Amino acid sequence: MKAFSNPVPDVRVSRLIIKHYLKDLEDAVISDVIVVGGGPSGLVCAHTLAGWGYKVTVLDRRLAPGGGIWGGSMGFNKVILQKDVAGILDEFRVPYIEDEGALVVPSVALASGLILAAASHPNIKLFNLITVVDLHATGDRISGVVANSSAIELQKLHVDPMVLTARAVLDATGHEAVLVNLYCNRVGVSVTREHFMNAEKGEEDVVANTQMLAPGLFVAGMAANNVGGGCRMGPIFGGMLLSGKKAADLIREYIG
Ligand code: 48F
Repeated sequence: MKAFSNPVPDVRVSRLIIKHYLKDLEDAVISDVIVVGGGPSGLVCAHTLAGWGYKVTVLDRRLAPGGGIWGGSMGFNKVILQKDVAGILDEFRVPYIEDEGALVVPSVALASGLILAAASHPNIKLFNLITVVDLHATGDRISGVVANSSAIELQKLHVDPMVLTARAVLDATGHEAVLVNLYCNRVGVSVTREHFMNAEKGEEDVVANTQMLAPGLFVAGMAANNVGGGCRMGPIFGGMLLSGKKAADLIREYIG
């Protein structure tokens, strides 16, 4: 007796993957919003916008999105959040326990919970292994990104990238603030200046610094702190989640 009554031949496996991947990629050529970086701030922003009906594309250069969540602190796989964000954890069905007035969450549960919610949302197309290398502009408005395969970028192969367009673009690339720096290099200003670590202050800073940097270009998470001179912070993540929520509000206000 065979285990499978409906075996899938190899050629069909290949054909189905190509068909469905290319359909998603074709859909992503025109989005309402492109979120660059699938860390905590980017995933929360994307999921919130998708819940309001916007068509969102999330791009992450790594094999596994989730950014800096996975490893907790020094590889100890727990992260800490403030009680204020319990509602957001509930929204993503991420489990937590309360101890000493704070929330303690398995880092793998937080990363995978945020990723699963985004990756399975019908209004979100989430692509890993894609690196954003430049911005697309129409007049003085940022109108998309220039992206390439991470494998091509890692090998430094001379292969042209591809343009994906949107009404708004979010830089959620973490400490590197990749899109912000690309923008600043093009217009000849310098705005990135992350400050020394102080997580308690940084958690406030990251929400305050979440902003629209230029028409159509938004910044959230550690990238926002990098812009605003906010403090570096550690394995406490409430600020990242609230920054994602604030970015979603600002983007909705901008694109209507
Ligand atoms: O760094 P990251 O987790 O961003 P975040 O949302 O959260 C910061 C915290 O994890 C942590 C912290 C906690 O208090 O301080 O640092 O600000 O995730 C950034 C994601 O962006 C991707 C990268 O792979 C990561 O998953 N990324 C970075 N550059 C690019 C990119 C790029 N050029 N193209 C596509 N993805």
